[in-house]
Amino acid sequence: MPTYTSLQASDPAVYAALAGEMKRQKEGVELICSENYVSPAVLEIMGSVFNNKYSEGYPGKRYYGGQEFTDQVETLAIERAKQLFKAGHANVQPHAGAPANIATYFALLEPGDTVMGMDLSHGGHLTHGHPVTYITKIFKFVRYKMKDVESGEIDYEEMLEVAKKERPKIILAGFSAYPRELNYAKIKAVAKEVGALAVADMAHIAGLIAGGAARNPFDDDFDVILTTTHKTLRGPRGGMIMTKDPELGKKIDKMVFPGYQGGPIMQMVAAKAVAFGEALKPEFSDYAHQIVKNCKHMAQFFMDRGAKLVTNGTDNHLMLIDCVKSWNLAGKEVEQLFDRVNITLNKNMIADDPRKAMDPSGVRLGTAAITTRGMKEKEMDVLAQFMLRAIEKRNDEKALISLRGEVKEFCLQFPVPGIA
Ligand code: DSN
Repeated sequence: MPTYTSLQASDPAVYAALAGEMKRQKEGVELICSENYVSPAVLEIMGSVFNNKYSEGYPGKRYYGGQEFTDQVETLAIERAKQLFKAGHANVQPHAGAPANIATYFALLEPGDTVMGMDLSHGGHLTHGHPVTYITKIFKFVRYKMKDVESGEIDYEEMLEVAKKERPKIILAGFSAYPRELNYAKIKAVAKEVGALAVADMAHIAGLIAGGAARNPFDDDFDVILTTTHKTLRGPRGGMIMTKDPELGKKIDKMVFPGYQGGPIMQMVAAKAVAFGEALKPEFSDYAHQIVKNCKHMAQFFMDRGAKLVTNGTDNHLMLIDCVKSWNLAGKEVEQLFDRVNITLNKNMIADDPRKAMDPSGVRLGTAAITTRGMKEKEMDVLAQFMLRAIEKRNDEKALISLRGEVKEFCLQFPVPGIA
């Protein structure tokens, strides 16, 4: 476990911020569904001297010398990624999820081409065509939505109709706030009918797929899968793009470097290798299944006590609670209230939200991080009870201070990996 003694001696101001963050992570409940805690081994390699090396190019084909060991770690990351996701080709250099999305668009499209993605108001992601992103000046984005927000069923008939009219070159399956499993076979069928590539952005659920707790889009013949590596997959912050098609693989590699990015961040590539090695172990499959069990359990606990969840439940690691309907509170009020008792989640739009993005009706929460701490169904009940108590006692300052103490004591029983 890192001790940070050199940092403490040389830069007390930065060390103080780090110490504060370690304390916050130990004493609080992390429910932001895109966050997780990496292992001590992943933390160690991220802080290693691989940081010092420039490695433009790919293993065996670099622009600079001295690549014996960078080639070794990048090859390990690639081979482990291929094994984990049944991919024929993996590029492990994207610096994060948004760059992986952009590199994929640039590799597979021409300016002016159309991409069809999930509507942002129904759970899609900013990088899938939100007007605030620059990428929308280069490509046209069209949408698909849920047919029924009570079940979460996607409107696949409308998807086909719009696809026939708009002729997208990519149909994108992926989300950051959708609690159900997509039907990849149906999406692939639509893509095939209109001659589009089927691309999955599985950033949120990569760990579930790796652990066999969610379906792998490659099993339904998807052309490309891209992902972040730091959410349910529990690796370093970073991105990755995979395909089964060697020709697409060549296009993707050329676009990631030199087309779009510069040199890889080699300590993160090495950390991806370590995280993928961990995800290949049988215990990671137990972890992935437990994330989903915990999430379903907590969702049911809330619903049994009158809470309204978008799609009335979950199939994955996340849930969206309509706070207005559940508790007559805005999402922002719930986020701020929970911050006061050491419980972290984020305000979030719900489907067809009548309110604005910065002041939405809902909150989004997930179970990836708390499952890493070893929490199971029993602990989900305790956490959900803490949250309901915070809501009930929201105007009672003394009760909230006492609850914060209880949350802290509870959290200290479940160590955070990498923090002493
Ligand atoms: N920040 C990530 C999420 O929470 O979904 C991806 O943008």
